[in-house]
Amino acid sequence: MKIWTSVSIWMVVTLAGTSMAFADVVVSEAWVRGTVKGQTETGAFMTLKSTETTQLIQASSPLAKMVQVHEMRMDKGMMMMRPVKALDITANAPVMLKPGSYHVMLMGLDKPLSKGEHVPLQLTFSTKAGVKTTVDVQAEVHDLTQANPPMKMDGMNMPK
Ligand SMILES: [Cu+2]
Repeated sequence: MKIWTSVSIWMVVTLAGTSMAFADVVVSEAWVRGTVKGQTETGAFMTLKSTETTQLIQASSPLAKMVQVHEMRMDKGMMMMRPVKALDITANAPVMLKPGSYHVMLMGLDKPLSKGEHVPLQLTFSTKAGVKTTVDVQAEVHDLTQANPPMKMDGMNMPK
């Protein structure tokens, strides 16, 4: 009877330590490309890093009617983009969402987004075992013309 008890405890500990691991996701350098009057779509870009292998499965924003994770690539000389169901994030391997690649697509914007404003984003991640993590991000709006985030220079503190 005593042996059985200790085996049960051991099994529970093992489960908690492996397949049910909680993914601690850090979102950094989040920014949104600014829009002009009448434009209802834009992209959000950021770097995602997780302590456990997980997937970005959902994104939302109170400023957009619909938000999707998109993939962009060249196909026969044309830039194509399409929604992806889930974006894989391998443990401790940062994934960059950037122009011309993966991005979070904001659709159905009510108003233009100007430089310096912040766009609230909620990102939902799920591991293969179904353990979910939700991260809230404030993405800063950059100039419409800006293709890339400001360069990071070593040894210099760039204002955020
Ligand atoms: Cu897109």
